[in-house]
Amino acid sequence: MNISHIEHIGIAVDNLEDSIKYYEDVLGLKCYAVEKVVDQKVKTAFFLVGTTKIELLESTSPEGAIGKFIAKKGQGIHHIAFAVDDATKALELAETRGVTLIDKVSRKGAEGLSIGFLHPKSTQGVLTELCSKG
Ligand code: CMX
Repeated sequence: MNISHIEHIGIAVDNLEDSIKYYEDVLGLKCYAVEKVVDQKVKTAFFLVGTTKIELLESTSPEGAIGKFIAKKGQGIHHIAFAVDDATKALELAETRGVTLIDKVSRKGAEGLSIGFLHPKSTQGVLTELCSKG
């Protein structure tokens, strides 16, 4: 599916403001964007590390994926996202290779990327996102 790099690592956090402080003041990274993704019920903050981003995710609803994850496991690494040429085609390919899809076709995610998720039960326990530009 032509993965070029790790696009981002998604990290579930209790409080975006507190976490941004840690990444900026302790690790010396710079938060370059904060964005609400309404349909995912999250507020996000982004940091660039080389060509890979760190995406901090604060839940805006206990019913959302991050709200449920934090309630069950607490804050921590939530997903890994790979950059591909075409997220919808990559999803289709993953399905033909036996993977259970969360998203049958790609949809709009943070930063205007086309994104789709593979179910962690069929990806060796790691929630996996495929994303492409446009
Ligand atoms: N990583 C690994 N496993 C996970 C997981 C994660 N992030 N989240 C849930 N699971 C596991 C659970 O532990 C559970 O396993 P067990 O049955 O062994 O207990 C199983 O998956 C089902 O979990 P659940 O809590 O019963 O189901 P949910 O209703 O929480 O759904 C999932 C889980 C992955 C299908 C859902 O979170 C989802 O659709 N995620 C995709 C969308 C998303 O994550 N959006 C937030 C980020 C948005 C963004 O990046 O902008």
